Amino acid sequence: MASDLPLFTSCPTFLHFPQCSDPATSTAKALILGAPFDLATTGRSGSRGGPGAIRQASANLAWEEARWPWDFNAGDYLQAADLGDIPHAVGDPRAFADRLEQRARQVVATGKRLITLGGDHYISLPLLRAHAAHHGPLALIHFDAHTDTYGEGGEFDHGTMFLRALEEGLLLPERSVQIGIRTAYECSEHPFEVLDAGWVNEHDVADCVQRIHSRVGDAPAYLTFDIDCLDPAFAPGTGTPVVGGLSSDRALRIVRALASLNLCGFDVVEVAPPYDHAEITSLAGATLALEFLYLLAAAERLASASS
Ligand SMILES: [Mn+2]
Repeated sequence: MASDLPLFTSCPTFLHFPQCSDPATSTAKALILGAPFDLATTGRSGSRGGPGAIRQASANLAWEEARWPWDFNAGDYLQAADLGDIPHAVGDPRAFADRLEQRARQVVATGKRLITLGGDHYISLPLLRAHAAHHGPLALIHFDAHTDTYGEGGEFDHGTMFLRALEEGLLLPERSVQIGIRTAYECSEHPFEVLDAGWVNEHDVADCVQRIHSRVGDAPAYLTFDIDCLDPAFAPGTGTPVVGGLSSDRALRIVRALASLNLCGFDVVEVAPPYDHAEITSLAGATLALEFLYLLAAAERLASASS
Protein backbone atom coordinates (compact mmCIF):
# COMPACT_ATOMS: atom_id res chain seq x y z
CA MET A 1 0.00 0.00 0.00
CA ALA A 2 2.69 2.44 -1.11
CA SER A 3 2.97 5.19 -3.69
CA ASP A 4 6.12 6.36 -5.48
CA LEU A 5 4.84 9.95 -5.57
CA PRO A 6 6.65 12.53 -3.44
CA LEU A 7 5.04 13.34 -0.10
CA PHE A 8 4.19 16.90 -1.15
CA THR A 9 2.23 16.17 -4.32
CA SER A 10 -1.47 16.93 -4.60
CA CYS A 11 -3.45 13.99 -3.32
CA PRO A 12 -7.00 13.98 -4.74
CA THR A 13 -7.72 10.45 -3.54
CA PHE A 14 -6.95 8.94 -0.13
CA LEU A 15 -3.36 7.56 -0.20
CA HIS A 16 -3.35 8.00 -4.01
CA PHE A 17 -5.78 5.09 -4.29
CA PRO A 18 -7.49 4.66 -7.67
CA GLN A 19 -10.79 6.46 -8.11
CA CYS A 20 -13.88 4.32 -8.19
CA SER A 21 -17.41 5.21 -9.27
CA ASP A 22 -19.20 1.84 -9.19
CA PRO A 23 -18.76 -0.20 -6.01
CA ALA A 24 -20.36 -3.25 -7.64
CA THR A 25 -17.71 -3.64 -10.36
CA SER A 26 -14.69 -2.52 -8.33
CA THR A 27 -12.19 -5.17 -7.24
CA ALA A 28 -11.46 -3.14 -4.12
CA LYS A 29 -12.68 -4.62 -0.83
CA ALA A 30 -12.36 -1.33 1.05
CA LEU A 31 -13.83 1.92 -0.24
CA ILE A 32 -13.17 5.44 0.95
CA LEU A 33 -16.01 7.97 0.81
CA GLY A 34 -15.96 11.70 1.58
CA ALA A 35 -18.96 13.35 3.30
CA PRO A 36 -18.24 17.11 3.15
CA PHE A 37 -21.20 18.16 5.30
CA ASP A 38 -21.26 20.44 8.36
CA LEU A 39 -24.80 21.81 8.53
CA ALA A 40 -25.46 19.91 11.76
CA THR A 41 -22.69 21.53 13.79
CA THR A 42 -23.77 23.25 17.00
CA GLY A 43 -20.38 24.91 17.54
CA ARG A 44 -17.94 26.07 14.93
CA SER A 45 -18.54 24.88 11.38
CA GLY A 46 -15.76 23.94 8.98
CA SER A 47 -15.72 20.15 8.86
CA ARG A 48 -17.10 20.31 5.32
CA GLY A 49 -13.42 20.71 4.44
CA GLY A 50 -12.49 17.53 6.32
CA PRO A 51 -12.44 14.99 3.48
CA GLY A 52 -10.20 17.14 1.30
CA ALA A 53 -7.79 17.95 4.13
CA ILE A 54 -7.61 14.32 5.25
CA ARG A 55 -6.89 13.15 1.70
CA GLN A 56 -4.15 15.74 1.28
CA ALA A 57 -2.62 14.84 4.66
CA SER A 58 -2.66 11.17 3.59
CA ALA A 59 0.05 12.01 1.03
CA ASN A 60 2.46 11.99 3.99
CA LEU A 61 1.47 8.39 4.78
CA ALA A 62 1.60 6.94 1.28
CA TRP A 63 5.27 5.95 1.17
CA GLU A 64 5.37 3.13 3.75
CA GLU A 65 5.09 -0.39 2.35
CA ALA A 66 3.89 -1.65 5.72
CA ARG A 67 2.43 0.90 8.09
CA TRP A 68 4.41 0.95 11.34
CA PRO A 69 4.05 -1.03 13.61
CA TRP A 70 2.04 -3.55 11.56
CA ASP A 71 4.24 -6.39 10.30
CA PHE A 72 2.55 -6.76 6.92
CA ASN A 73 1.53 -4.62 3.97
CA ALA A 74 -2.25 -4.09 3.94
CA GLY A 75 -2.13 -3.99 0.15
CA ASP A 76 -1.12 -7.67 0.09
CA TYR A 77 -4.49 -8.62 1.58
CA LEU A 78 -6.89 -5.92 0.50
CA GLN A 79 -7.33 -3.56 -2.42
CA ALA A 80 -8.78 -0.14 -1.73
CA ALA A 81 -10.26 2.66 -3.85
CA ASP A 82 -11.72 6.12 -3.32
CA LEU A 83 -15.34 6.88 -4.26
CA GLY A 84 -14.82 10.64 -3.99
CA ASP A 85 -17.29 12.86 -2.16
CA ILE A 86 -21.07 12.68 -1.88
CA PRO A 87 -22.48 15.30 -4.26
CA HIS A 88 -25.25 17.34 -2.70
CA ALA A 89 -27.07 20.62 -2.86
CA VAL A 90 -25.63 22.73 -0.07
CA GLY A 91 -28.43 23.85 2.24
CA ASP A 92 -30.53 20.70 1.91
CA PRO A 93 -29.45 18.44 4.78
CA ARG A 94 -32.24 15.93 4.22
CA ALA A 95 -31.22 15.37 0.61
CA PHE A 96 -27.63 14.99 1.74
CA ALA A 97 -28.53 12.42 4.38
CA ASP A 98 -30.59 10.44 1.86
CA ARG A 99 -27.79 10.47 -0.71
CA LEU A 100 -25.20 9.40 1.82
CA GLU A 101 -27.41 6.57 3.05
CA GLN A 102 -28.12 5.39 -0.51
CA ARG A 103 -24.44 5.46 -1.46
CA ALA A 104 -23.49 3.58 1.68
CA ARG A 105 -26.23 1.01 1.03
CA GLN A 106 -24.78 0.43 -2.46
CA VAL A 107 -21.37 -0.29 -0.97
CA VAL A 108 -22.53 -2.38 1.96
CA ALA A 109 -24.76 -4.53 -0.29
CA THR A 110 -21.65 -5.69 -2.19
CA GLY A 111 -20.03 -6.98 1.00
CA LYS A 112 -17.25 -4.40 0.70
CA ARG A 113 -16.25 -2.27 3.66
CA LEU A 114 -16.75 1.48 3.77
CA ILE A 115 -14.52 4.05 5.48
CA THR A 116 -16.17 7.48 5.46
CA LEU A 117 -14.35 10.76 6.00
CA GLY A 118 -16.49 13.51 7.58
CA GLY A 119 -17.95 15.94 7.73
CA ASP A 120 -19.60 16.60 11.08
CA HIS A 121 -20.69 13.71 13.26
CA TYR A 122 -24.29 13.78 12.02
CA ILE A 123 -23.10 11.75 9.00
CA SER A 124 -22.86 8.67 11.22
CA LEU A 125 -26.67 8.44 11.42
CA PRO A 126 -27.33 7.80 7.70
CA LEU A 127 -24.25 5.55 7.69
CA LEU A 128 -25.61 3.52 10.61
CA ARG A 129 -28.98 3.22 8.82
CA ALA A 130 -27.23 1.78 5.76
CA HIS A 131 -25.04 -0.62 7.73
CA ALA A 132 -27.82 -1.81 10.04
CA ALA A 133 -30.07 -2.48 7.04
CA HIS A 134 -27.50 -5.05 5.90
CA HIS A 135 -26.01 -6.40 9.13
CA GLY A 136 -28.87 -5.88 11.59
CA PRO A 137 -28.51 -3.87 14.81
CA LEU A 138 -24.91 -2.90 15.50
CA ALA A 139 -22.50 -2.55 18.38
CA LEU A 140 -21.27 1.03 18.42
CA ILE A 141 -17.62 1.69 19.22
CA HIS A 142 -17.62 5.43 19.63
CA PHE A 143 -14.57 7.60 20.32
CA ASP A 144 -15.58 11.14 21.31
CA ALA A 145 -15.41 13.88 23.93
CA HIS A 146 -19.23 13.97 23.91
CA THR A 147 -21.81 11.18 24.11
CA ASP A 148 -23.84 12.67 21.23
CA THR A 149 -26.99 11.30 22.88
CA TYR A 150 -28.52 14.63 23.87
CA GLY A 151 -32.30 14.59 23.88
CA GLU A 152 -32.75 18.15 22.69
CA GLY A 153 -31.95 19.47 19.27
CA GLY A 154 -33.46 19.42 15.83
CA GLU A 155 -33.47 16.73 13.22
CA PHE A 156 -29.99 17.67 12.00
CA ASP A 157 -27.78 18.02 15.05
CA HIS A 158 -24.34 16.47 15.52
CA GLY A 159 -25.01 15.99 19.25
CA THR A 160 -28.11 13.79 19.08
CA MET A 161 -27.51 11.06 16.48
CA PHE A 162 -26.78 8.14 18.76
CA LEU A 163 -29.99 8.60 20.73
CA ARG A 164 -31.85 8.70 17.42
CA ALA A 165 -29.97 5.65 16.18
CA LEU A 166 -31.00 3.83 19.35
CA GLU A 167 -34.63 4.91 18.95
CA GLU A 168 -34.56 3.68 15.34
CA GLY A 169 -33.35 0.24 16.47
CA LEU A 170 -30.00 0.53 14.68
CA LEU A 171 -27.86 -0.21 17.74
CA LEU A 172 -27.30 -2.91 20.36
CA PRO A 173 -26.89 -0.73 23.47
CA GLU A 174 -25.69 -3.64 25.64
CA ARG A 175 -22.85 -4.16 23.13
CA SER A 176 -21.94 -0.49 22.65
CA VAL A 177 -19.19 1.54 24.25
CA GLN A 178 -18.11 5.18 24.22
CA ILE A 179 -14.46 6.06 24.77
CA GLY A 180 -12.91 9.39 25.74
CA ILE A 181 -16.08 11.09 27.04
CA ARG A 182 -15.43 14.20 29.15
CA THR A 183 -18.59 16.28 29.01
CA ALA A 184 -21.87 16.04 30.92
CA TYR A 185 -24.39 13.28 30.25
CA GLU A 186 -27.17 11.58 32.20
CA CYS A 187 -25.07 8.84 33.82
CA SER A 188 -27.88 6.99 35.61
CA GLU A 189 -29.98 6.39 32.51
CA HIS A 190 -27.23 6.20 29.94
CA PRO A 191 -27.74 3.29 27.52
CA PHE A 192 -24.08 2.69 26.58
CA GLU A 193 -20.96 1.80 28.55
CA VAL A 194 -18.70 4.84 28.97
CA LEU A 195 -14.93 4.70 29.34
CA ASP A 196 -14.42 8.35 30.14
CA ALA A 197 -11.23 10.20 29.22
CA GLY A 198 -9.98 10.30 32.81
CA TRP A 199 -10.42 6.55 33.17
CA VAL A 200 -8.77 5.81 29.82
CA ASN A 201 -5.81 8.06 30.62
CA GLU A 202 -5.37 6.55 34.10
CA HIS A 203 -5.42 2.94 32.97
CA ASP A 204 -3.29 0.82 30.70
CA VAL A 205 -4.25 0.56 27.06
CA ALA A 206 -4.70 -3.20 27.62
CA ASP A 207 -7.35 -2.51 30.31
CA CYS A 208 -9.25 -0.27 27.95
CA VAL A 209 -9.02 -2.76 25.11
CA GLN A 210 -10.23 -5.56 27.37
CA ARG A 211 -13.30 -3.52 28.40
CA ILE A 212 -14.13 -2.83 24.73
CA HIS A 213 -13.70 -6.47 23.71
CA SER A 214 -15.83 -7.80 26.54
CA ARG A 215 -18.58 -5.28 25.82
CA VAL A 216 -18.69 -5.69 22.03
CA GLY A 217 -18.06 -9.45 21.82
CA ASP A 218 -18.77 -10.91 18.41
CA ALA A 219 -21.55 -8.48 17.47
CA PRO A 220 -21.27 -6.70 14.12
CA ALA A 221 -19.64 -3.42 15.08
CA TYR A 222 -19.49 0.07 13.64
CA LEU A 223 -16.49 2.17 14.67
CA THR A 224 -16.94 5.95 14.67
CA PHE A 225 -14.08 8.24 15.64
CA ASP A 226 -14.86 11.90 16.40
CA ILE A 227 -11.48 13.58 16.22
CA ASP A 228 -12.38 15.62 19.33
CA CYS A 229 -11.81 12.42 21.34
CA LEU A 230 -8.18 13.47 21.04
CA ASP A 231 -6.95 16.24 23.29
CA PRO A 232 -6.90 19.62 21.49
CA ALA A 233 -3.09 19.41 21.75
CA PHE A 234 -3.32 16.52 19.28
CA ALA A 235 -6.36 17.70 17.32
CA PRO A 236 -6.95 21.46 17.52
CA GLY A 237 -8.79 21.62 14.21
CA THR A 238 -12.28 20.65 15.27
CA GLY A 239 -15.57 22.40 15.99
CA THR A 240 -16.10 21.63 19.68
CA PRO A 241 -12.71 20.90 21.29
CA VAL A 242 -12.57 19.80 24.94
CA VAL A 243 -9.32 19.68 26.91
CA GLY A 244 -8.26 16.59 28.83
CA GLY A 245 -8.55 14.09 26.01
CA LEU A 246 -6.55 11.16 24.67
CA SER A 247 -3.18 11.48 23.01
CA SER A 248 -3.03 10.33 19.41
CA ASP A 249 -0.60 7.59 20.46
CA ARG A 250 -3.00 6.19 23.07
CA ALA A 251 -5.94 6.32 20.68
CA LEU A 252 -3.97 4.57 17.92
CA ARG A 253 -2.88 1.81 20.32
CA ILE A 254 -6.49 1.20 21.33
CA VAL A 255 -7.76 1.21 17.74
CA ARG A 256 -5.02 -1.19 16.58
CA ALA A 257 -6.03 -3.69 19.25
CA LEU A 258 -9.57 -4.04 17.83
CA ALA A 259 -8.63 -6.10 14.75
CA SER A 260 -10.25 -9.32 15.98
CA LEU A 261 -13.66 -7.69 16.44
CA ASN A 262 -16.37 -8.09 13.81
CA LEU A 263 -15.92 -4.60 12.35
CA CYS A 264 -18.23 -3.77 9.48
CA GLY A 265 -17.99 0.00 9.03
CA PHE A 266 -15.91 3.03 9.96
CA ASP A 267 -15.92 6.78 9.95
CA VAL A 268 -13.62 9.54 11.14
CA VAL A 269 -15.41 12.85 11.59
CA GLU A 270 -15.20 16.48 12.75
CA VAL A 271 -11.82 17.40 11.24
CA ALA A 272 -12.31 21.14 10.64
CA PRO A 273 -9.36 22.57 8.65
CA PRO A 274 -10.11 26.27 9.41
CA TYR A 275 -8.97 25.73 13.03
CA ASP A 276 -6.14 23.35 12.26
CA HIS A 277 -2.45 24.12 12.61
CA ALA A 278 0.31 22.47 10.57
CA GLU A 279 -2.17 19.75 9.48
CA ILE A 280 -2.02 18.21 12.99
CA THR A 281 -5.69 17.29 12.95
CA SER A 282 -6.02 16.23 9.32
CA LEU A 283 -2.91 14.06 9.69
CA ALA A 284 -4.45 12.43 12.77
CA GLY A 285 -7.64 11.82 10.79
CA ALA A 286 -5.73 10.37 7.83
CA THR A 287 -3.69 8.13 10.14
CA LEU A 288 -6.84 6.78 11.80
CA ALA A 289 -8.41 6.05 8.41
CA LEU A 290 -5.24 4.17 7.43
CA GLU A 291 -5.40 2.20 10.70
CA PHE A 292 -9.00 1.26 9.86
CA LEU A 293 -7.71 -0.16 6.56
CA TYR A 294 -5.16 -2.18 8.49
CA LEU A 295 -7.87 -3.52 10.79
CA LEU A 296 -9.71 -4.77 7.71
CA ALA A 297 -6.51 -6.14 6.16
CA ALA A 298 -5.66 -7.90 9.42
CA ALA A 299 -9.06 -9.64 9.32
CA GLU A 300 -8.47 -10.69 5.70
CA ARG A 301 -5.03 -11.96 6.64
CA LEU A 302 -6.42 -14.00 9.49
CA ALA A 303 -9.11 -15.46 7.22
CA SER A 304 -6.56 -16.38 4.52
CA ALA A 305 -4.29 -18.05 7.09
CA SER A 306 -7.11 -20.22 8.44
CA SER A 307 -8.53 -21.25 5.04
MN1 LIG B 1 -19.23 13.57 18.16
